[in-house]
Amino acid sequence: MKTGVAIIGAGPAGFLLGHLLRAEGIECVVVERAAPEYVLGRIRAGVLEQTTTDLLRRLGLHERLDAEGLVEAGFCLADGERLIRIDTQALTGKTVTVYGQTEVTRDLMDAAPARGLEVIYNAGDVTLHDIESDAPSVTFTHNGVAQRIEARFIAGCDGFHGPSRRAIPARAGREVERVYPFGWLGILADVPPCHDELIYANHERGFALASLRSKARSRYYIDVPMTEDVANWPDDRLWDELAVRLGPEAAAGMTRGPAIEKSIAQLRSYVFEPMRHGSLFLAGDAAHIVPPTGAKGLNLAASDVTYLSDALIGWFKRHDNDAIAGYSARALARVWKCERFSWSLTRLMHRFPGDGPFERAMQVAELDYIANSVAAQTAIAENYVGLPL
Ligand code: RFL
Ligand code: PHB
Repeated sequence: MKTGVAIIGAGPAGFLLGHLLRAEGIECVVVERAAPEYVLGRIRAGVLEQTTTDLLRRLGLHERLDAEGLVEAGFCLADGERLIRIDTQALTGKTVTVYGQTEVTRDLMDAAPARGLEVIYNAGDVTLHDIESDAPSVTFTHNGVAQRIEARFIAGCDGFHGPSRRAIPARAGREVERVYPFGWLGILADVPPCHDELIYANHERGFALASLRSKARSRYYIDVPMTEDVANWPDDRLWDELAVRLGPEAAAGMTRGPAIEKSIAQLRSYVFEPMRHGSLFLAGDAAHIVPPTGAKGLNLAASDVTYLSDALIGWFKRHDNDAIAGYSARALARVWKCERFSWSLTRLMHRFPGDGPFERAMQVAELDYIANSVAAQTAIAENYVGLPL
């Protein structure tokens, strides 16, 4: 099979890129290791920046988003005693939208056939070839049959563990990484949320986040050591811990219910740069990871592919080599700012092992500064709603 762009991975990055290219009539094929049900079953992000909802709107994929998404005018930081509200709408004129990654993926998946976006699921042994040439290819097995896609470019949208980044020789790039000494234990439950806006709490017992998927579905997290086992956290224990860490106001509004999903995710900051090698471009988690504290992961995948589609459209339509040459630097400028924001919010809201009285005093002072400074609140708000593209 021959195509213009072979896209590896049908997560948000791969699907969005595929739709953006198809909207301009550019030939592309998405190759995905998992089955569609598995792709849809992943419970991940919940908060979309305006840059991401604008992109879905541009693609005409906003019908369910408008009907079911919850527009959030602000969010709260809890410091153990009080709720500090960051009024993103008043401070920046922008909002974020609660609309689960599962829903975004479903909308992208459902729209694919009518828009001529071919997705090959259940692809085994996906391997990249000749990425330093102008004629790269991707091989895989499908229903036991060996397949090859010859393309002009490959887009590596295959997440943190996919083969694309690994196909780049170590000498051709650099990795920058910080692994945090804790993970987030998340619970999803069909109960009304405790508060209509998100609450990020820094309590002496540790971090907690109250989030939501809808008016009837809640998502909560606490931080735990990575050695922790989910089996040690029966629902009652987790609800008790959330009530303490989130504080009395949130606890009073909290409805408990059985977990429909419960898992622990490691927190990590990671960047591979540059995000291009020869005919291979990386986008989304394939190139970078942020800790979830700023809700940036999915949104960064969306901004990467906005830049990448611009670059590829420029090349296919106008043979514009500068556009593809500039992709990595353009994407990384935004990636690093989101890495900074996610890291700094993680640092502010978690008790790190080894922190002493000084580190704690710095957190207290910073939270107090944020509570009393419009400038500090504005800086947080403009990062939270999404830096301009
Ligand atoms: P994905 O979603 O990992 O998709 C990659 C796709 O590639 C496929 N793949 C392969 N395909 C072919 N061959 C192979 N060998 C392959 N290996 C892998 C995979 O099956 C998959 O379908 O990456 P993408 O598209 O870059 O999207 C990134 C986002 O999924 C991620 O950044 C977010 O989920 C991060 N994230 C959050 N982001 C936000 O913007 N807001 C949030 O509120 C938010 N909350 C979260 C999060 C991530 C979390 N976890 C579990 C990591 C909360 C959590 C708990
Ligand atoms: C979520 O709802 O899963 C969520 C929300 C905000 C974050 C991270 C995760 O910062």
